[in-house]
Amino acid sequence: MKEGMMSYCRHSLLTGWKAGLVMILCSFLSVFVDAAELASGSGKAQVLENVHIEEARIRLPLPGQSTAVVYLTLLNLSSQELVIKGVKVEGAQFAELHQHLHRDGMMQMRAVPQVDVSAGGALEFKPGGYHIMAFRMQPGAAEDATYQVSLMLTSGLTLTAQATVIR
Ligand SMILES: [Cu+2]
Repeated sequence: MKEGMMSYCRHSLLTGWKAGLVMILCSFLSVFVDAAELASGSGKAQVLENVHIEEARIRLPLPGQSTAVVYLTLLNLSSQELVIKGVKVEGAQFAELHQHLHRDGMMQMRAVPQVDVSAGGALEFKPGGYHIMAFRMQPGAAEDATYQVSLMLTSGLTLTAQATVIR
């Protein structure tokens, strides 16, 4: 659809104010089409067609605590590397990407600024590995609720999934 419009724009042989008007109209249409394509999940978002989040799950805070942890599997079957640069968890004041490390026989965890998922690769956020920490969760959440998890990519796009509650 967009291509059709662009060729229409290219093929217009109008001159003077009419050409100017067509150009303005075309750029307006182009922006409109971009927005429509994003909204309908095609166009730019097509890059993410082969990206899937599976088994998104959240362990809610223990009584008296406010930190939750989220696990999920990200399948990147696209031809481009994905770089996750941030994360949001519904009901949490803020969330971080974390990694568990074994150091001097100790299990440590630390926040990491970004996580890369290679083209054609998969990354499991799981106990003892990468995970998502959600801080200051709103109390009183229902056990049967789901929580939206958003992964922000360096490309500007966001992946979302519904995490189910685990014990
Ligand atoms: Cu952690």
